[in-house]
Amino acid sequence: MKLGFFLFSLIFYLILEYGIFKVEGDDLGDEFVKVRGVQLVLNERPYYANGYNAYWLMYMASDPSQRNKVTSAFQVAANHGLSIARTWAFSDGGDRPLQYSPGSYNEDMFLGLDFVISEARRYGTKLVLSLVNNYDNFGGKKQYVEWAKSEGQSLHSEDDFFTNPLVKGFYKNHVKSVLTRRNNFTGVVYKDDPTIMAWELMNEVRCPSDHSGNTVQAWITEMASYLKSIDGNHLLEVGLEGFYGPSKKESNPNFQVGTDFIANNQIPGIDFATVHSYPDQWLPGSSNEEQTLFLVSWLNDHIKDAQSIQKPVLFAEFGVARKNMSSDSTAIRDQFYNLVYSAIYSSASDGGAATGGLFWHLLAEGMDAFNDGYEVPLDENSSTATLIAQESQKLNRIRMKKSSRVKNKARKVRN
Ligand SMILES: *[C@@H]1O[C@H](CO)[C@@H](O)[C@H](O)[C@H]1NC(C)=O
Ligand SMILES: *[C@@H]1O[C@H](CO)[C@@H](O)[C@H](O)[C@H]1NC(C)=O
Ligand SMILES: CC(=O)N[C@H]1CO[C@H](CO)[C@@H](O)[C@@H]1O
Repeated sequence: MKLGFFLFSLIFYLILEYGIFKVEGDDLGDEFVKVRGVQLVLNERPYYANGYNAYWLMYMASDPSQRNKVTSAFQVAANHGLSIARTWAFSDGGDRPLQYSPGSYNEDMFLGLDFVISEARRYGTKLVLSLVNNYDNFGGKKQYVEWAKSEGQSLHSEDDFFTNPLVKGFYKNHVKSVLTRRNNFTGVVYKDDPTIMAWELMNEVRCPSDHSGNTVQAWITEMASYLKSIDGNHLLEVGLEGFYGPSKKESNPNFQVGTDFIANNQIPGIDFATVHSYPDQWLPGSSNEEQTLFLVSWLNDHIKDAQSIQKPVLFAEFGVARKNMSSDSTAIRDQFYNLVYSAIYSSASDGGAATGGLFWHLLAEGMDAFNDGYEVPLDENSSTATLIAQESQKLNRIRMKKSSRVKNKARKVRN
């Protein structure tokens, strides 16, 4: 039994090392990812966005001596069949900012982001780039409001971010600056670069001062239309965690954040929906069983709702903190990953709206200072890394099956 497990692990380890799970012969970098019905498509085949979050990519790459961490993260992820990363295209004010004051940018940070995009392309990895933070890490809506205050606006709340005309102008200017940036490594303007799968308006949009959802609805409508006026190539998503508005608040944990998963995602210009899943943070003090039950309905509700509004849904962040390194803690994390991955796979294999999952989060070797309990070290052959690679493989099998069907049809037509 033990020897069997050891051999299994060893073989698995070798497979990972040699990258058998890489999406074979699949020129992933070629085209823009598009939406067709409730599915994503790439090069005329269904595309499943199985990947990870790595918020730190630009930050590390802005220091040329740290760029090897970005490269090794893309490499180990690709060896687990992961084809997409979500990361920050913002860092506003504070320490080592991208945007140090409205409309003014540090070139070394932009070069870092250039490197990330050019390296992603080398590894056949697509990117989701988020444009501002809800929280004050890396600046966020609070920094934007501070900037407007220092220009004489009388503002009282971070939520003025969504309504103040000067702040909205600052944000639009950031959108334009990023989208029209010419990558110094590739020479390609970001808005023309198919390495980027999607833009995200804001990481975890929240407007706690207006539970009706109207403030956020108006902001998304205006910003989606502005972004699409600059960039008609890329997909766009809001950055929502999936909290429901007043009409379905019983499906939320015990709080509301001023977003409406259904109405917000129906806005024209929003190409697909997103969901985050953190039952350990949202239901503090409840048992693992209660959190598991919540997770299962959270997954199913959102897949059903995405289906009914006819938009693909990406589980753009999910994770569970490990409180210690015991095997109990690992088993809880694996059970959590299993539930998320099974829900996605079961929908995807039926042609449903679930399009993939991005776990929170991937770090590179030598980044222990960034550990927060949610990190998954892919470079060790942990049971979680095994689950992640298996999900890539299963989703890729659907992609290949569907595409061979498409090819067979094409052949028949030609004959
Ligand atoms: C990169 O930046 C340098 C300095 O501004 C410039 O001379 C060069 O043309 C740029 N390369 C690309 C590919 O944009
Ligand atoms: C470690 O974490 C697990 C799961 O959260 C818990 O059941 C276990 O009691 C913890 N062990 C120690 C030694 O703290
Ligand atoms: C290289 C490596 O990390 N090998 C480990 C893989 O997993 C087995 C079982 O958990 C360990 O015994 C190996 O040391």
